[in-house]
Amino acid sequence: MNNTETKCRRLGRKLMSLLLTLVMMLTMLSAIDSTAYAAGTIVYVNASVVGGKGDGSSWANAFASLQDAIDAANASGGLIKEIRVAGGTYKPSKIPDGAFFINTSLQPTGTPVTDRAMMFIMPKDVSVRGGYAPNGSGARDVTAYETILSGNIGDENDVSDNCYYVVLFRDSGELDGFTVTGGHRRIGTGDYDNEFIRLPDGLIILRGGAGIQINHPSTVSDSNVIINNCTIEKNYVYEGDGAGITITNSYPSGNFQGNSTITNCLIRENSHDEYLGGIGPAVTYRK
Ligand SMILES: [Ca+2]
Repeated sequence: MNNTETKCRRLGRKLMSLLLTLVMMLTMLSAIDSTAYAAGTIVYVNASVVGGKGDGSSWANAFASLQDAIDAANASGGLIKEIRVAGGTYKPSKIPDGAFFINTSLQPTGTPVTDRAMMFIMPKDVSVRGGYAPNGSGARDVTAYETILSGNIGDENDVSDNCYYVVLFRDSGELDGFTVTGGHRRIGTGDYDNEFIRLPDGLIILRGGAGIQINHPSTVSDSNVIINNCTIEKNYVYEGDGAGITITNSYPSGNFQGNSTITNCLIRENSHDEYLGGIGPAVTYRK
């Protein structure tokens, strides 16, 4: 092999290396660009949207899925501050990553959860607001454009196959202008058999709050959850606390360190069996 051939091969390798670097940079820039939002961005959701980009950037380009908007908010690093949702019905569609059923020994792991564990986990420091016209026209009206978060998956006429929980707050956030219904919290046989859901970071979701469970983090002293202009109805808990709303802390490890403000809400027709504690089927505040 002469010197000219060696130089050519070295040059070829350098060019290939440069090309690979360029491709990697372009890939990274593309990934960054896809999640780049301005601070304070509002994204839009409409279950009946037709056409558009489906990226939530406007009513015309609305997400069809509320979960997609929640995912975008979580990925935005706090830049998305508000999710506006048009009238319609939205059902949980995502199982919490890495969640397990566990029994009352509070074991660290257990049986992977099933579809009934799908729930809307509210994004941190984001205002989620319903009651908008599907095309964004006219004034917001939570009655005319009723926006329903429903746990009624599976058979529409059978509540026993519904989601266990509809909405979970685990940090600061706001829910405004929704009807929350159809949570049905009876897991397994319901008699202490794999009856809790544990998330990978250790949070254990309690028995109550099939409609809304506010589970304040134990390590943050200024966690604030705001619920305005909502109707919480027809949720059910077996052996537990308030079926409509349960407010608790980061069980089992934490101290109660959060504020919950519930204003102008109607909480009705929630029920539970085999009552163990709390103050009734509507709302439980557990310290
Ligand atoms: Ca059902």
